[in-house]
Amino acid sequence: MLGNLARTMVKTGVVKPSSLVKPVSVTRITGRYLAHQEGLPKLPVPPLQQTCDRYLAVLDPITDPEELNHTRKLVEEFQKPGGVGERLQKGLERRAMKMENWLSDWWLQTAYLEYRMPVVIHSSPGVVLPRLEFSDRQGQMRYAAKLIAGVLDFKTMIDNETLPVEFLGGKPLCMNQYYRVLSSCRIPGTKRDTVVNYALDKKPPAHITVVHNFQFFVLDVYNSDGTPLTVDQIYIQLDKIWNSSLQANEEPIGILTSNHRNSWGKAYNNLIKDKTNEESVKAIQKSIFTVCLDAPMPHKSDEMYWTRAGFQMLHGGGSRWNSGNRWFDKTLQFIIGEDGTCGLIYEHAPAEGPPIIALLDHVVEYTKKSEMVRTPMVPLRMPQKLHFNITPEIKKDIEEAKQNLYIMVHDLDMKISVFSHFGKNFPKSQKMSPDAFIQMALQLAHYRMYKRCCPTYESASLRMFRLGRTDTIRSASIDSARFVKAMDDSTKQNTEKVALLEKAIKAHRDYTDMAIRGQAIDRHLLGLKLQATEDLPSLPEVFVDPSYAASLHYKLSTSQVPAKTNCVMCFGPVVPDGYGVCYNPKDSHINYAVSAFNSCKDTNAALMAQALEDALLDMKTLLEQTPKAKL
Ligand code: COA
Ligand code: HC5
Repeated sequence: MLGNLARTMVKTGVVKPSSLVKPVSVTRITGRYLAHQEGLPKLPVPPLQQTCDRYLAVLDPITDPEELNHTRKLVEEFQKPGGVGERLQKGLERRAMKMENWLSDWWLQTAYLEYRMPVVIHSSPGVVLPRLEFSDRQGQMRYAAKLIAGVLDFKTMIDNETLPVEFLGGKPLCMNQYYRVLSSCRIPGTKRDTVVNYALDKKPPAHITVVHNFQFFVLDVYNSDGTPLTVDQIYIQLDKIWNSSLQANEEPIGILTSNHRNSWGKAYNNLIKDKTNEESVKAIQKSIFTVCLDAPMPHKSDEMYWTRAGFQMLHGGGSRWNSGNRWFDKTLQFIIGEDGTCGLIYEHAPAEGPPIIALLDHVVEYTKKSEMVRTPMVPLRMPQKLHFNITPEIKKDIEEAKQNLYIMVHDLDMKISVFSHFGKNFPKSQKMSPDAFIQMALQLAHYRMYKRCCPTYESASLRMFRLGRTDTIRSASIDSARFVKAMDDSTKQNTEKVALLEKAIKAHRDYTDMAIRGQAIDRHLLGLKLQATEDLPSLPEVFVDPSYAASLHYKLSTSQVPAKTNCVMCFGPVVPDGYGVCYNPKDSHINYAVSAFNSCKDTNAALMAQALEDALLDMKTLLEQTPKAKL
């Protein structure tokens, strides 16, 4: 249908290391960036009837026939000429004319800032890097120093607007998210949160925050002439921080940020009543990013490294371990353990995974190259420790947050696997989209475990459009259902199974192409619903229909984030009885994380991870054992 465009790809431009000695410039969003942004198309509002038809098709494999019949009637009523659907559609179209992007602000509010669950596990993704080769304090600080210099090197490209534009399916992408990840932070509220970004200030921040033993420090990372500190200089500053925070004997104030957002919002208002506290919090919020120098975690076998490190990235292990070494509201936190564990966690509101991963890819390359060169030493100021006055009330809030976190930490079930039998190369050799192949394996794994299909979410990038974020690829389709049902059916011939697999893969790839072109159904339906809350006294029946709610109960919440670096990304499930699955397909292996909740007796991350491995292998065997039908 889309010819060559079906071979869609994310091309992350080659990120050249820029000079270390470039002066820090005020991040002015000027010519080059603006010209690029203005050249991008606006997010379209899909045709109403197209969305209604596709909605019914999406419901087919996940809804029982009686309910589907009822929904069909509601949808007919909704979209009839002169009906409520048309009215809302016109409202949306007007909004789209007026705004740069009709969806992005609504999405930021509903998906993030009005979502009240803790950001920990429920929203913030983690990224794990392969274990580093150190296991002591010197190694930890040397790596941290290189990493910080690497991020500053990337920042120079943002500041100078020399970041290469990325492409998807041959089309240039919106680069706005790159300007949102540094010098930004989420701020809790009692009903909804906000995000602040200081990157565009007249005098943008020139410091990062470093946390060690639950104590926060401001580290200025630019010299007075505007040049970034060298790796050597940063190392010396980190050493000073380490030496002045030898024991974790202070209140783990950062734990507050792991709490339910309303509770944290309330505690926050109380915390910043005190001037010192307010200034300390502000320093964290304004900092370019945060570096967490973690204590070693209990040692498990090397085989368990990925999974254990995944927990450390997602939640830090609870108040006994490293969770107090975080400010979870901070957009970007790099985590470097004394035992060689390394990765990051990021607060999701300002940006999607790919820009974070592009930054990480750059940093990892940088750390491989950069050596500690002795630079003439100008004595640098002692990094400033951030102080907090802990009143009994704040202490109580910390205790409450600790307890809630304890429950969350124990509830997270996760398994990170490296599937080493094949990677993208195999599906490509079969002329199949690797992403669709993995998604169909997930459908098969789920079907084998539960004997039914479930609503499945896969993130699709909308960054072809100005200020675009994501839409949903519905991986459970009529065609995927036919394939998974046939796969283990001994009455079916292999040739038929292959044909069904091919059809399911093609359907997935077609849905992906439709989604990245702004023609998927989920954000459109959300838009129509939000338009209704603005324009109508009550919601149209299609939106209070149980099928609608059921279709959004994503038992499989998945995402592909390709990285050049051999890393694994992870996030929590979005429903109490579901799975979160994130995968990074490499040429000859696939890294993936499966998460679930222990409190749900029906889910098991290790079993799902195993089922996925089996499904991938069985699909390969099927294709290899079945002679291709001659056309
Ligand atoms: N035959 C041979 N090769 C094929 C093929 C086929 N039929 N179909 C695809 N390929 C190739 C592609 O050319 C591409 O090649 P590359 O490795 O050289 O780049 C590769 O296989 C991967 O393509 P595919 O597996 O189809 O996936 P994709 O890269 O197009 O990605 C999405 C699909 C949905 C992940 C992508 O469109 C997207 O939206 N990414 C962003 C997701 C996101 O934002 N996630 C994070 C949210 S926070
Ligand atoms: C570092 C990788 C992070 C991936 C995070 C991700 O995929 O987030 C999804 C964002 C979106 O809008 O689709 C949400 N999800 C985790 C629930 C899939």
